[in-house]
Amino acid sequence: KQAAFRTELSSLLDLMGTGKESLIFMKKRLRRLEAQWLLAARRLERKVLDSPNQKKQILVHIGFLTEESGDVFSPRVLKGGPLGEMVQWADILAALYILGHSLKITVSLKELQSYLGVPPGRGNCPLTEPLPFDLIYTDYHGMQQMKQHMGLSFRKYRCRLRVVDTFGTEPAYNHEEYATLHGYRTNWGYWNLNPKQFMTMFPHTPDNSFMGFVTDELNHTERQQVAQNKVRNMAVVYGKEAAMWKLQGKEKFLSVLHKHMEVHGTVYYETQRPPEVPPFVKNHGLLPQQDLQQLLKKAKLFIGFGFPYEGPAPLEAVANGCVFLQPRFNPPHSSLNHEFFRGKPTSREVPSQHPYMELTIGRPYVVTVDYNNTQEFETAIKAIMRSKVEPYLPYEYTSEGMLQRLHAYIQHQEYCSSTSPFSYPINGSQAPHAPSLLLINHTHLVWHQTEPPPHIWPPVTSLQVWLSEEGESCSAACWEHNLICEPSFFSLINQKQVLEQLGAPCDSTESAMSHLYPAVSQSVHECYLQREPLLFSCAGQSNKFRRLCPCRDFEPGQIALCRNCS
Ligand code: U2F
Repeated sequence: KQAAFRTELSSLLDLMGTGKESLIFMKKRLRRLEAQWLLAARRLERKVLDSPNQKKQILVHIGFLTEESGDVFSPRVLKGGPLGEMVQWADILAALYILGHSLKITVSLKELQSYLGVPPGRGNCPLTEPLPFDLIYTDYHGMQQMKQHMGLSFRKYRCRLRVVDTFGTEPAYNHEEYATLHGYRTNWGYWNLNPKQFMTMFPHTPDNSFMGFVTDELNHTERQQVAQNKVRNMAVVYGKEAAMWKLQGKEKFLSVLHKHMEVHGTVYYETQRPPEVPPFVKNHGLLPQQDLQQLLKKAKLFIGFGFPYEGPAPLEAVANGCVFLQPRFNPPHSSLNHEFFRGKPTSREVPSQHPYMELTIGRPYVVTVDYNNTQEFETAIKAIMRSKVEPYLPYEYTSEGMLQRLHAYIQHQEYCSSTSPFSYPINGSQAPHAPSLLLINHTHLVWHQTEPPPHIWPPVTSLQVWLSEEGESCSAACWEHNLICEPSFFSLINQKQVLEQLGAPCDSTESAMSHLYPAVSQSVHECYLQREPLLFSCAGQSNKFRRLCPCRDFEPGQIALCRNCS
């Protein structure tokens, strides 16, 4: 059945429960952004008129908000606790609803059981009826609960899961046996899902799907108002919890900041100013989202102190015409050296407070400096005060962008069918028939158009194959060519012949399980193919190997989609 885009959001609010502060926050956000969502839906509708929009039965189970997983977030909504996840869930609900799918929403284990069809009082047993949902959006907590309550049915249906996972899960951590054998075991990973089933808040690793969220969009009049009302010397500090102001050495750079600018904060407090916040800071207390947007419209600078990592607020600041100033991390922070990332299923190195802001948006909107270098810091402040910067928002964080992306995922991502290339039984690690690729310039391969392309998504016509440098990941190698690594294509290129066409010296070839394969060890002339499709990884890197990398093009401003393929 075709899904029709919806023309209102209010019935969605009725589908959500009540009571919890987190739900109240999400509903407020949905009401505030309703007009923006509806406008975006009309625009996208025109663009995708001819493409199929199959109506899906969808369950949304927000595990971290259930009492059974402790629900530590809801009581902190009004106290400066994390809101990023709630922003994202509200937006996911809006997008799924607007796209016209049939939704059930739960934040309780009891409701989850009744929707799944687990009879009351029965624990870990297979479901007696077929699962009534095509797709289930949940998180790590929710997935754990489903595993506990669905018995063997969990394995059968896990291909229908979509796991919202803020910082992402890399393939090496996802594969249970491999993670256990090679020290990639964490509190979270080892679920043996297709890594694309994990959906992140920012496009961290292309091994996962980028879900994202949305940011307030300014209309023409609002942009003019912003241009008129900017206060050149007004700075807002990023950090709604007093603990975020504890950064070592902050006195020094705060006094430099204060020398040039009026400093504002939105730090939660109960009765007294938190001691961490210096007296010269004008603290507004934690603001409702809407009021924060107003403050950002006036401010020239939004400044990060290093925590929180990778939240929505800097994007909102830049969308409202601020410059975001943030600290560079040298060495980069990661799960190996930093408490916050420890135990998270990723080896990603974070070179600044917000790598997406630094690397995808960059100057003049985002300035990243060493805060220990007072001179560099002061120079940056002065330059920002002089700069003229317009509000800026990448398309992928607009409502239309999010709808477009999710629409494409829902219609095309398929992890249950046995014919999807991902589930090739790769004994000997070959796709069923050798794909035809064409060598271009002795550097990379593209798809040969004369053969009918295999039916996979994204379309294989967007594929380009490159060899990385030694020590380089496929994510980085593709990025260097202005492309993005596309793990769905690994199974097509996992062949000795492809390595050789690119000039890899394969005196011997071996097939094994490693998140670094396919690859070549240039010095010893050995080639390696991947034996376990779950371990295909854009993120993997090692000084020993040049990796064989499937890359693809992307829509400007929409990394998740290749050109002409949504
Ligand atoms: C991130 O979580 P946070 O909630 O700390 O992320 P922020 O960037 O601070 O912003 C979340 C929202 O809070 C709103 C603001 C953002 O949309 O509009 N807000 C507000 O309503 N009033 C205020 O006074 C200040 C902000 C991240 F999202 C999580 O995934 C991480 O777990 C966390 C830790 O790294 O950081």
